[in-house]
Amino acid sequence: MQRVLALAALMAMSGGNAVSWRGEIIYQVMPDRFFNGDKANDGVVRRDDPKAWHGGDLTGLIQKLPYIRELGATSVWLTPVYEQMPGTFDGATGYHGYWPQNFRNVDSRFGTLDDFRAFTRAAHGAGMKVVLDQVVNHFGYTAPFVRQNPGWFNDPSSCAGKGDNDVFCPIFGLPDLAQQQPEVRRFLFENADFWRRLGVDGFRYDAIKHVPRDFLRELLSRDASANTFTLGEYFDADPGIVAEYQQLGFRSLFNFALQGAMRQSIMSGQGLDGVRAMLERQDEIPEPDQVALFLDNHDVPRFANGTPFEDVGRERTVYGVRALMTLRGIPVIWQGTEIAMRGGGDPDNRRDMRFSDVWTPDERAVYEAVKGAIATRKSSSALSVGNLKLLATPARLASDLLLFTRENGQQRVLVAWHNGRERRTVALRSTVAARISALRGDLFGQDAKLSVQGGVVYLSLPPRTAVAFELD
Ligand SMILES: [Ca+2]
Ligand SMILES: [Ca+2]
Repeated sequence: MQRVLALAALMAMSGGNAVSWRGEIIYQVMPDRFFNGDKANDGVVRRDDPKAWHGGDLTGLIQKLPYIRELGATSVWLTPVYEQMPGTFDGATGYHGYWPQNFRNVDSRFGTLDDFRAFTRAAHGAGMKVVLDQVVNHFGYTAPFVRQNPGWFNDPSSCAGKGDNDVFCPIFGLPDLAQQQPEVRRFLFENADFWRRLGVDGFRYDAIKHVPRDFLRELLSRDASANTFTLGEYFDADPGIVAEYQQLGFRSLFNFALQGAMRQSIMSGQGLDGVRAMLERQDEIPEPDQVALFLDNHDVPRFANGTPFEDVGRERTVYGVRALMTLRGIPVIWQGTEIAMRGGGDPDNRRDMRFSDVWTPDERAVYEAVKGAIATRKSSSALSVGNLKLLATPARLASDLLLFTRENGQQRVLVAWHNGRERRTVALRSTVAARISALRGDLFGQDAKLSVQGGVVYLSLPPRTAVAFELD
């Protein structure tokens, strides 16, 4: 008996992979482009130049935590705040945080280490968790450390012979850390410990495709032991890659393939077949509840930018957010998506955040709809953490209609995404019909209707939106 207890205690201590962010909603912030709370730390600011520093900082982020909380997010992910390399590269500064020269300090333009401590304290005080972006692949181009420690970096002239160009050769020419060397590994492990001690609850690891897997396995094992959530960015990851890296030790990965399919079907007007194909592959993923869901982020064009028309962009952003809130996983909202901000590829997708004092009535309407969709998800345990089962759709409707149930314990929700241009009534004779006896109306407060007659479910669906019905 004692031995069993001791074993149980040991397992609890090691943490294993137990840390779960099931049910969380993450809000993504790029501090330089969010809110300027302290003009004294600005340095050289040129807000008309998308590659220059714009003045946002940690003090501003603290001031806007009530805004993020009011939207309904439970966690904040901020892009890196390290001290950045001096000067510019190709006309760009390190405003985005991905060109570090000192991994254990906050850039003076974002504030100080004390400001970072104040931020994690304030977030925790508001009941929110903190996810910090962590760079483990490279230093900034002009960082003096690179010249002083050439042995820490893969040699670009011989990297091609090492077996994996993605891992051992530089991305975008950035000085590439040689994690095969013990001192480099130790340095990166201790970086994680450093930020963990400042109150970080989770790391978003950048560019993991370009980092050796044996190093990641050890890094993630240390994070798991410390109960730190881990979210990997493997650009363009599909369900197979998500599965592979969850098995390696990541708790979560961004499902880029699903994001691409949602952009094509919801924003760019193609059928829903691509989304269905991605959801059909969810069984490949060991832990679908932990996978990060998103419509856009700082590395892809804005979701609303998928149409040249601003009104269409707003309508379909609301459709997209409602659809996102019906899926299994952890929704991530990039700053500004809640008001359908526009912008093409980097850096146009990183325009300065607009807050309510400058919103147009149209932006306010999008915000209210997004806030409502988040609240709906949080109020339904089936939508937040339930399983997801795809339902058969009549073949002639396959491009226009996606149907699935979400179920958690006794709570069941029927979800329909409708891509058609006109209101449509759909009759379903499926096994689900037999189980539907009553319902509470459309959870997103739209004009959708459901009726059961003689074992057939009739749905009346407004054009181009996602709806959810709570079933008894
Ligand atoms: Ca500032
Ligand atoms: Ca690398």
